[in-house]
Amino acid sequence: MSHDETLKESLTRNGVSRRGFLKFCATAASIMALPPSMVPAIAAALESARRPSVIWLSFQECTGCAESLTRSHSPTVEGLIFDAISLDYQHTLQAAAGDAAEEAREEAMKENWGKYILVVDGSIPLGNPGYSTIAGISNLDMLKETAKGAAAIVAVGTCATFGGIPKANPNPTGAVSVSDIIKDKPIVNVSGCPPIPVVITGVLAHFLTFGTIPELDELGRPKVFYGNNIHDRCYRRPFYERGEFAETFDDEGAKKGWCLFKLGCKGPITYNACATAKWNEGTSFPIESGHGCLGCSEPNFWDMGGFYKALSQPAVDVSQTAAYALGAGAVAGLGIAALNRKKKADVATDHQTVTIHDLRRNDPSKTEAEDS
Ligand code: FSX
Repeated sequence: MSHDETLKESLTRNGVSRRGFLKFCATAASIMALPPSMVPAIAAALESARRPSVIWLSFQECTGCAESLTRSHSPTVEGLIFDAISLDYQHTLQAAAGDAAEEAREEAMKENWGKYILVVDGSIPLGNPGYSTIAGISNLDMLKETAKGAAAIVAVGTCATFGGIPKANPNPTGAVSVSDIIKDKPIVNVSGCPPIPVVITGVLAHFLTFGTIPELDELGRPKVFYGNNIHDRCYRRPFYERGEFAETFDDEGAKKGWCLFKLGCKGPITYNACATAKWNEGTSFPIESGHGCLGCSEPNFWDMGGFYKALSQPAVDVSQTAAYALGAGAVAGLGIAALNRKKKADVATDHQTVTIHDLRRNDPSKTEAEDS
């Protein structure tokens, strides 16, 4: 398939019928979390959409993000989407190595200047250019050089979006995120360690279909996938409302599937689509498997006081949390979430544990009698 061929022409050439094409459009709508009524508009847009060039750079990371994307059976929606783009440079997936690989990147940049999508996973070390290099080029130089000709940048994974584990205290390499360096391009932050595969492909599908990036939240994440916190969509939420909590991983509460808040679940402060999109082709997600949410799509989640410590917040802000939650008309959990969205960048330090009583006291939907 050439870059000039439209997606529709490509699918037709590969034997996909009109019916199959509309099914593809319906699937694309679904992964972009758009209503079925959008399918005709998507079909119209994709009939003329040309396959965009994608250059994928990997810096300080564990390759979990690329692994997440490819962890699916073939053929998949992801496969279809990737047939619809030209993945011109990706360390893990490309056959080329050495000079040939770098030539592929340079050629793709030259041929598609101003139009290609740059995907970045991993953080960028500023402590010393030699900490992480590719073909002798520092991550910083390669990012700056490749970003110049990009139409948009998709930062994939919490390392690229917020610094991730390389940035965890004491941040030995001086790791920073993509948006700490690039200021003059549209950047979509697809956070998660790793991110949900369908969220990565959903963002690419949006660009492919509409030629634009999706609407973003204040942390640069697509609202359609990061608009709700895990707690609000969690199927264990009714247990939370009834005050039914597992106290250990093997007690009666755990066996009955009660709320994991006391075991450190970070669902109330974590914005992601795990509870709805789920993992492994919609099979399950960590809370459904009996483990609390680690909060991996939030900034500084490695330093948020311990994965098994009950949710905490800065001690000095307890009264402000109540006022903020009441003012916003928020429910329990959202009050805490509001505070953390307000102060997300520095929530990692100087904490004390918030009790269930604190949460219930901050919940305007509960009566005095229920609180006592
Ligand atoms: Fe980071 Fe991704 Fe976690 Fe790993 O590329 S977000 S350590 S899953 O691999 O960057």
